[in-house]
Amino acid sequence: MILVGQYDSPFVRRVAVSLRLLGFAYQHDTRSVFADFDAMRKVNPLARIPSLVLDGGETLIDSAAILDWLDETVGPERALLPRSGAERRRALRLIALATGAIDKAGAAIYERVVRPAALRWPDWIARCRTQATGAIEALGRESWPATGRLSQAEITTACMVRYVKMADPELMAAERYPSLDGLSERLEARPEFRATFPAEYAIPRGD
Ligand SMILES: N[C@@H](CCC(=O)N[C@@H](CS)C(=O)NCC(=O)O)C(=O)O
Repeated sequence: MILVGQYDSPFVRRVAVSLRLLGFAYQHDTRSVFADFDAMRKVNPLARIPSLVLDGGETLIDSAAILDWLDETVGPERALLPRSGAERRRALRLIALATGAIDKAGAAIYERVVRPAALRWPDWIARCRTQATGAIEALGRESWPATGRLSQAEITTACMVRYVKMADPELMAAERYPSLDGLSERLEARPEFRATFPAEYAIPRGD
């Protein structure tokens, strides 16, 4: 199978980490959603990443749908999302906060960096960053125990932490969120995270 998208996208990265953790081999298509826009539209009409092209040729789009397929394929015992009840609801809430923080931090950075300087809207940037901060604070109040089986809430939150630190470091100033720093350090030391570590955030600049 082929995973389409670069690891500086936390949505791509959470899929890559999950694939590796669950023992799936994949090829990596590292074309850019910006530089290779037309080619990307052929993979996904939205021209967004990640996509996962399965061995039979079927293409899955959107990280949540890809992770759902992965969990279904490995079965309930190995699935990364808890099966039911309060544990599942909690995991889904944490994942919504983490992916929401990525969406809002990402929207602010697109507005602040990609959009030409003359067209930027400071109030919108501030609003998006306030929303991202709200979600990060809520995640920072959660406990992230070092024991137990790794779940999708932890994977996605650790991918969010790396992304925000890379894209908008002011949102996660040092030592402000010790429990999230602890989770991030622990997970970034794992082989699946090391193999997918994004060293830099590559987006076009509209200066
Ligand atoms: N809900 C989607 C979000 C994916 C997403 O936002 N991808 C970004 C990269 S982090 C992207 O493709 N951005 C380019 C664009 O939207 O034009 C998912 O979970 O896969």
